[in-house]
This record gives sequence, C-alpha cells and structure tokens, in this order.
Amino acid sequence: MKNLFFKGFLLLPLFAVGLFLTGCGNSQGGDSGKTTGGALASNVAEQVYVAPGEYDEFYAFFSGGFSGQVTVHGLPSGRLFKTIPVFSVDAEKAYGFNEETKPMLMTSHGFIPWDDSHHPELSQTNGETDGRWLFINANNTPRVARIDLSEFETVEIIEIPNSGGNHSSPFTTMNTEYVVAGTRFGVPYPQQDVAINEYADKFKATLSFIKVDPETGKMSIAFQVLLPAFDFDLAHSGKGDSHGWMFFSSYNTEEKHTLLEVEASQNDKDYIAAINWKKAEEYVKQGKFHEVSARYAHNFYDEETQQATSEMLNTVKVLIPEECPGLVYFLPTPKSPHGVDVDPTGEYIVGNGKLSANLTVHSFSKMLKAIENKAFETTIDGVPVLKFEEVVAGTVKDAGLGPLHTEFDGKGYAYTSFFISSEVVKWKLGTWEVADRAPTYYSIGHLMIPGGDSHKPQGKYLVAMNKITKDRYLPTGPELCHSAQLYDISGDKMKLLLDFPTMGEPHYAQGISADRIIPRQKKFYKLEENKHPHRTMGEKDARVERNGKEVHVYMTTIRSHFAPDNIEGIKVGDKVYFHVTNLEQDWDVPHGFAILGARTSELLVMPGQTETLVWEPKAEGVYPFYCTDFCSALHQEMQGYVRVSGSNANTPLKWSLGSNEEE
Ligand code: RUQ
Ligand code: CUA
Repeated sequence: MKNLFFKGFLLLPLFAVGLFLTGCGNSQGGDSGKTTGGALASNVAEQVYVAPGEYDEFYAFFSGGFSGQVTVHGLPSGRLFKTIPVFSVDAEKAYGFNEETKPMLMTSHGFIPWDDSHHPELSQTNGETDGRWLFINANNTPRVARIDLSEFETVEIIEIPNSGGNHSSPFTTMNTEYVVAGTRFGVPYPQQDVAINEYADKFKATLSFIKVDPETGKMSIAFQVLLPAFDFDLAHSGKGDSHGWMFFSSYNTEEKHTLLEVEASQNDKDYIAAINWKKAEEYVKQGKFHEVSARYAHNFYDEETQQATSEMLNTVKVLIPEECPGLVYFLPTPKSPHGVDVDPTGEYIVGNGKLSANLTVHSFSKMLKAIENKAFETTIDGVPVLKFEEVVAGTVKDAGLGPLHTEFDGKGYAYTSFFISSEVVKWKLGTWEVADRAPTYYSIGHLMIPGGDSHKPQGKYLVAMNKITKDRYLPTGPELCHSAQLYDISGDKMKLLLDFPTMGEPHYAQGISADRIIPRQKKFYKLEENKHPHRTMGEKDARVERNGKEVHVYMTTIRSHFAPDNIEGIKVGDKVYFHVTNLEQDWDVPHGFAILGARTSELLVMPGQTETLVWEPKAEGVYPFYCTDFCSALHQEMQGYVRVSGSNANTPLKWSLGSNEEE
C-alpha cells in the first residue's frame, strides 16, 4: 500500500511534463515497465539468474564517467566485479597514492588526480574483440589509457596535445592499428593567449591517430589532422571495404564560442569527417607533415620493474588537408549529429542527428563514387564537402526523438538510442524500417551490444545506459544511482530482463564473451621475475637502511606476518619508505599495509609484487601498522610497531621479527 503510493507519487511529475514519451508498441504498459509478476517474471528471472558459483557469459566494461574509472560487470547478472582505477586516484588499491603508480597521473599540467572517462574500447583482431586490451579516454585533460586485460590494470596513459575535451575517443580500427582521439573543443593552435572572439580564425581542431604496437600495445601519436574548429563528438572506424577509413561526427560547424545551445544549432547540416588513414600513412612516409612543438606526457607501467615512469614528449606530426589531397572529406549530416556508427559490413555510416527525428545513413560505396566524380558542394579549408544526395543511402524516418547512438547485432539490424523519447529502436539495415521499439527508464544515452560496433557482433544482449533513474531504485538522497538495463535481443522483439545500478555516469560500455578473457588471466606475479629496484626476495633480506634523513624499510609479507614487525630508531623529520614485497605465490592472496598517521592510502600488494608507501612521522611515539586485507584466520594478528624518537635522539636503528627479549 505504502509502496504503491510512493511510486505513484514519484512518477506523477515525470508524466506531467511529458518528458518521457514512450513509443507505441510498448508491451510493458505505463507502469514504468515493471513486469507484472507471474510466469513472465520467473521466465525473465531465469534468463538473468547466474547460480552461486557459476560464471556470467559476458564481461561488460563500463566507463565510470566523472569517477574517471572503469567498472567491470558480468552479464546477464549485472553483478559488479571490480573497479579498475584509470584517471582518478583510488585509495582501495593505492593507485596514484603509492610511489609506483604516481607517474601514471602525470601530465603537462602536473599531477592530476581525476578525470572524466567516457568510452571504453576493446582491442580488435580482424574486426573482432580479442580480449587483450581496453582503451578509454579522459575527457577533461585529454588522455587515452590502456588497460591490460590479463591483469585488469591500467598500464599506459598518453596525453593528447592540441586538444580540449577528448571526447571522440578512443575508437579502434579493425586490427587495433590505431585508436583515435578527436578534440571536442576548438583550441588556439598553437595554444596561446588570444581573444576568445577570434575563435573562427585562431582556433583549430585536431583529430589524433594513436599507433598501437601490435605486440606490446604501446601507444604513440602517429599524426594529427588539422581541421577547422568544429566540435568533434564521436568516431567509428570503417570495416570490411571501408577498413582504412575513420569517421568523426561534428557539431558547431558554425564555429561559435558562446551560447552554443542556440548558436551551434543554426546550420541545417553539420559534417561527418571521413579520414583516409591509409592515405595519411603515405603522406607521413613522404614527409608531408609539420613537426610542431607540443608538450605531452607519456606514462608507462613497466611490469618487470613494477614501476611507472612518466616521460615528457615535445613534438607531434601534423597533417594539413590543403597539402594532402584525398585525406579528408566532409559528409553533410543533419542536425548536430552525436554518434557516428558504422555497421558490421562497413557499408553504412549512421549519423545520429540529435536534433532530428530522422536517422541519416550514408553509404560508403556511394561516398567513393562521389569522390571519384568530384561531386563536391564546396570546399572548407582544403576539405571537399560531398553532396548530400550523392552519399546518402537512406533515412530511418520518424524513428523517435533525440537519436544518440547506434549499435548492431550482426544479423542485419541496428539499434538506436533515443534520449528524448527514452527508448531503443530496432530497425533494419537497407530497408530503413522500424522493426521494434522498447522503452528505457529513463533518458538513455549510449547502448551497447557485445561487439556491437565491431565487424563481428556477439548480438545476444543489449545494455541501455540511462541518464536518469528517478523512481527505479530505493532513493539515496538527492543523487540517485545511474543505471543500466539489460535486454534480450536474440528474438524478433527486444525483451527487458534486468535493471542494475552502475558507478559514476557510465556513458558507454563494451562487452565481450568471457571465453575471450578467461584464458589470458594472470593469477599472480612470479617472484623470480620481480625486478623492482626495492624488492625483498625473502625474509632473510628484510632490513632497514638509513641514508641521512631517508629511511628505506625492505619489508615482506606472508600469511600472517610482516618481516620485520618491530622497528626502532626512526626519528621525527625522517622520510620513511616502506617497500613492501608480498612473498605469496598463490591466486587471490594480496596483503595490505597501513600505518597510523600516514597521509596517504593503504597499500594493497598483489602476490609477487612490491609497492612503496611514504610516511613522514611528525611526533615521537610508537606507531602501529597492520595488514588491511583479510588474508587468513590470523589476519588480525598481522601487525607490527614502529618506534619514533625525537630528531636528536640516538635510539639505535634496529629491526626484528619474533625476538621477545625484554630491555
Ligand atoms: S557520450 S550519451 Cu559518448 Cu560522452 Cu553520447
Ligand atoms: Cu595479510 Cu591480512
């Protein structure tokens, strides 16, 4: 009774403002889609039920949005497995807090403890997700990160110069030859002190191509393409015949710098930029680039030394379309397109004009013909604008309101998210007919089908990522959880299976069948391969070394003690480095380390690894330390003491484990 009232009360204002128009053919009725129970509910429950001890069929990697991280869920259960720290410091795993990972967050602006991550992107081989790496963009201070999926850790971050708001990023090509990074904001080129109203003159946009080493995954910026200061929004690569091309959507082709909600919605059509990156490679080879100065950080975590290093780079290669014919073309696309999505065959390029009710689909083969016939409307800064009628393949008419993103099931259908009408619309490639629609709760942004933006989708499920949840969950104060919804798309009609909450604001996610990830899993780090400069290979090497005011504690952990666990002779004013090596060689046995008064996070040291915590005691006393991760029945006994004496005291430096001699 109470519940019903509560729900109705919350829903009323939503329907009153008419924001959440649900499409016709909504089989779930108006009761916010909550299924009515009975046979249907139990049937649906079976589809998402993963029994205790069983594995999910898919991994799903969600961006953490303004948390800056990535979360790992299972599908169909929706269960949360892990948060992978990427662009934000993370006290749980000491990422950005311990000495080893601090360099990962260095930029040309110094150490940055946060960012806003939007688009996770799995590496691909032959257009198929391969489970090797996951890339993700930092939006605010432009960067791209690479996560190694054998260990679910961030191992590399590269900063993107000549960029602001790295949003159209980091979409991959079919063999991960490149991941891209297009700037959302036009920025002065080169960056300088200029009047903002000189925008159209002095500001530029760059689209960066980051080369990925096929063996190691190491990233480097191969080249940037210099374009007018449009706002580049999203991107997707060609596949099949269109492999070798990358497509970027743009808005603000008006090149305005204020009140964009009005000023950037003037043009009837904006552009999708088609970049021929194979041509770009030729131009780079011929030396047709400008080597321009640009400061940007490249941070890399070395698995051997178990340390990140940050290097500052100073130049980047820039290609200018006027000097490189055939490099870029613009495809006119109505109206401020957001997503640009290429179907699995590579023939269709879907522009989701967010201010339009129709979806525009371009044809790659028509585009090639139009280029051959020079069917140009005009030329902008050396970039030919192709005639709309010569490139358009078809339109999906009146599909919904506010189309944002499209993914594909590999069976000839496309699925588009509609933010304003809060629904997913399924339509057929080639006939452009709407086949089905399903409401979302509420205001969907991205949607995801495992492999749904690749050459070979694994089209069994679809996940909707919603911006607003209102009444869907128990209330948690002014901020309500963001949410994902899981649909079964194996049949003709989409079927809503599950709601599950997500972390931060998951803009986008990518999914992959678990069998592509499980065989690559690392269970622990081999101790004999540990090349950390401050490692301790066994308890007999555990020691404390003083070097002036710097003290290095070489400490080990094994169930269930530290070696040493009693330390004396530390002084106020010392800088103490605890280098903690976890000697365990077994799956799932990390040890933690925390000491009273430390102005940083704990350490969480994986088996075979060494991590370092810096501690600067400010007052005399005896300070306890302990293991933070429940590691055995005697975890609570895993503790020790550090004695801190006055700065001029002459307490001798000593350390021990298991000697109980009284003074
Ligand atoms: S975004 S809701 Cu990818 Cu940042 Cu479209
Ligand atoms: Cu080691 Cu708890």
